[in-house]
Amino acid sequence: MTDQLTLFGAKGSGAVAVEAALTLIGAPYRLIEAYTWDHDDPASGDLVLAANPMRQVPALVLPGGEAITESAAILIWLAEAYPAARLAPLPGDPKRAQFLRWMSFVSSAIYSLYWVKDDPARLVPDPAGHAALTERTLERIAQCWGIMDSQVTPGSYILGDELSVLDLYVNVVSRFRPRRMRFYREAPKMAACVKRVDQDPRLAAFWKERMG
Ligand SMILES: N[C@@H](CCC(=O)N[C@@H](CS)C(=O)NCC(=O)O)C(=O)O
Repeated sequence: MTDQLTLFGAKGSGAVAVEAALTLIGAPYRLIEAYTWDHDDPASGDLVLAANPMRQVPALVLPGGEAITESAAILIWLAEAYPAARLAPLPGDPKRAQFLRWMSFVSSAIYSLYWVKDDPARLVPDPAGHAALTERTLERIAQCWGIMDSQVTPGSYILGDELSVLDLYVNVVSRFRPRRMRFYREAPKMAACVKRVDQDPRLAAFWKERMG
C-alpha cells in the first residue's frame, strides 16, 4: 500500500488519457508501465494483473488499495474526486447527461472494439478472415466517430467552452487506428477540439512524450 495513486498504464495506450487528467489535476502518481499488447514482453503486460484481471490498462489503484478499472469510470471518478480542476460537468450541471452519454459511448462503442482489432484471432480462428474483420472493425470505429460528431454541439471543446475529461479521452482514442486523418474527415466538429487539446500548453510536451 502507498499513500499515493498508482496507475498501471502504457505509452501509446488509452491510459494516457488518465495520465493527462492527472497532469491537469496536478495529483502525484506512481506509473507502472504494462504493455498488455506486447507479445514479445508478456511479463510487462502481466504486471497489470495485480489490479485488473482483464489484463488491460488503465487501472488506477487508490492509496487504500482499491482498484478502479475501465477508462471512462476512472476519468469520471477523477473529475469528481478533484472538482477544483473543473474537468467535468458535475451532478446537477445541465451538461451532465451528455457528458455521461459520450463518455460511455467512447468506451463501449469505440474503445472496446480494439480488443478485436488488436488480435482478430480472438474471434475468428481462421487467419483468412482476419483482414476483413480488421477492415470492418476500423470502418465501424470511423462510423461511430461520425455518429458522435453529428450529435454533439462543441464550442472550443466537445461539451462547450470548458475542457473536460471527455476531450482528453477523445484526444487519445482518436489517435488509434483508423487514426487522426480519418477521424478529422468523419468528425469535423470534434477535429477542432482535439487539435486545441493537442496544443494546450499544459499538455503539448506530455502528448509528445506519451503518445509519440
Ligand atoms: N474497456 C477497457 C479497455 C482497455 C483496453 O482495451 N486497453 C488496451 C490498451 S489501449 C489493452 O490493455 N489491451 C490489451 C488487451 O485487451 O488484451 C477500458 O475502457 O479501460
